[in-house]
Amino acid sequence: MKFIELWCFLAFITSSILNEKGVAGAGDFRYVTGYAGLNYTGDYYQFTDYTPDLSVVQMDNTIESGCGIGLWLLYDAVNYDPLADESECTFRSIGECRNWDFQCRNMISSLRYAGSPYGLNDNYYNLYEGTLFKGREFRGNTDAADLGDLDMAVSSLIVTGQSGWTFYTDVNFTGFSACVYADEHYTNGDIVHDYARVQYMSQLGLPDNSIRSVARGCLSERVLGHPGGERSGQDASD
Ligand SMILES: *[C@@H]1O[C@H](CO)[C@@H](O)[C@H](O)[C@H]1NC(C)=O
Ligand SMILES: *[C@@H]1O[C@H](CO)[C@@H](O)[C@H](O)[C@H]1NC(C)=O
Ligand SMILES: [Ca+2]
Ligand SMILES: [Ca+2]
Repeated sequence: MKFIELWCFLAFITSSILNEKGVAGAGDFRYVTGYAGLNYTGDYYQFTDYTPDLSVVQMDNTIESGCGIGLWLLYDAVNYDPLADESECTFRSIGECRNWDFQCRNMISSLRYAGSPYGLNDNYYNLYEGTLFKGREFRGNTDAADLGDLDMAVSSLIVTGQSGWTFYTDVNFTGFSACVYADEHYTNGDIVHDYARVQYMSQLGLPDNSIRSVARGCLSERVLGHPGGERSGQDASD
């Protein structure tokens, strides 16, 4: 029964991609399919959303390879490794399949994507409680005069899309600040993906746990990356 449901789901996904062929955005459907074996073999599951506990879909500590689109963050513990350590596992792809890094095989227990829940390359920011994108999160696509539960707790962040974002050390867009543009740029056919990954606040020149507000645009003299960076193609066979 499980496999019948899965096949129906995959057939639905496939047909909805085919039906929308040629419609802008159809090709950038975000997903990651995780496989229990190397080389995309064995049991598999297609993830399209945040998944805080992979045991729910019988894929805990099991995945060894994957295919997909998007920037997916992979964690050893459930609930996105709230007790951060120094390891980082990510799956970055715009249509390729790959064996997962050796140290990330047979251990992933939760996963989520970075970026907008809507378009793959929409302007967006994700702020994380832990270094290396772990733990609780504050995310959005508009100015935030305060960060709610993540006030003075941010230790890493990701920005997606072409807009710069300015991060401030005080509420209401005051204090010290730094602006971030995407500095990683990928294309594959019509699919475009721009983002920056700030694993530690020291990369921004701001103290850990200091960010208190966020504004769209580059409104600081301290700038990481620059607008309109060159995009490199990504070979689908790599
Ligand atoms: C995966 O594919 C590579 C290249 O085709 C092959 O050398 C390797 O033996 C395969 N590994 C497994 C576990 O199937
Ligand atoms: C932020 O600015 C708004 C509007 O000017 C003001 O009402 C609010 O009290 C300010 N918040 C803080 C924490 O200063
Ligand atoms: Ca695990
Ligand atoms: Ca923190």
